[in-house]
Parts: sequence; C-alpha cells; structure tokens
Amino acid sequence: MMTLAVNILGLLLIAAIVWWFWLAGRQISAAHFSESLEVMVKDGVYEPDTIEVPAGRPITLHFRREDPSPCAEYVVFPDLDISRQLAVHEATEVSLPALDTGKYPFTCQMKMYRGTLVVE
Ligand SMILES: [Cu+2]
Repeated sequence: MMTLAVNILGLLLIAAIVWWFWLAGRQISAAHFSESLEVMVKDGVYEPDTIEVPAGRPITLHFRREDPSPCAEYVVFPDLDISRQLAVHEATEVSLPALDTGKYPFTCQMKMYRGTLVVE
C-alpha cells in the first residue's frame, strides 16, 4: 500500500513537471514572436527564410549575419525600397513600416540569399 502511494506521488510529480515546462515553453515562444524576430544569415540561406507577421503593424527584424563574405553584406526589400548593410557577427535591426497583407521578398544584393516576408 505504501509503495502504491509513492508511485502515485511520483506520477503526479512527473505530470506537474511536464505541465510546467509545457507552459513555460509556450510563454517563451509567444514572447519570441512579439518582441524580436531574428533571422540568421549563414551558408547562403536566411533562417528562417519565411517570416509571418501581422498586417498593419510596424515590424522590427534582427538580421544576424554570420557569413563574412560580401555576398551577405546587404539585405534588400525591393518592394519596400529598403536596403540595409549588415554587420558581421552582430544582429542588425531592420525596421519595417506597417504593411498590407501580401508577400514581400527579401534578398541579398546579388539575390543569392532569398527570403519571403508573409504579411497576413
Ligand atoms: Cu549575395
């Protein structure tokens, strides 16, 4: 009888731990979305290469450039007339105005790096 009680207590404890981490994880991902959107610039790809953001709200993206080659030096949003020079091994802030729904491509200046901003 004692063993059963200990086992039940153990199961409850495990359930509480799982619940705690599940909740904590959700809070972290929500904060990540609303406060900072970071894009890694590395090995010829933007990661993530598709970024979903809400329409009608100014957005700040942080481009973390880990590729020192000149190819990765600029990020260009041709539809928005925005181009920013990116510092190596740093996150460079790129502020975008409130946008209408749609897809806005972004690339490096040679169009080898390619990404899409999806506004919805
Ligand atoms: Cu390039």
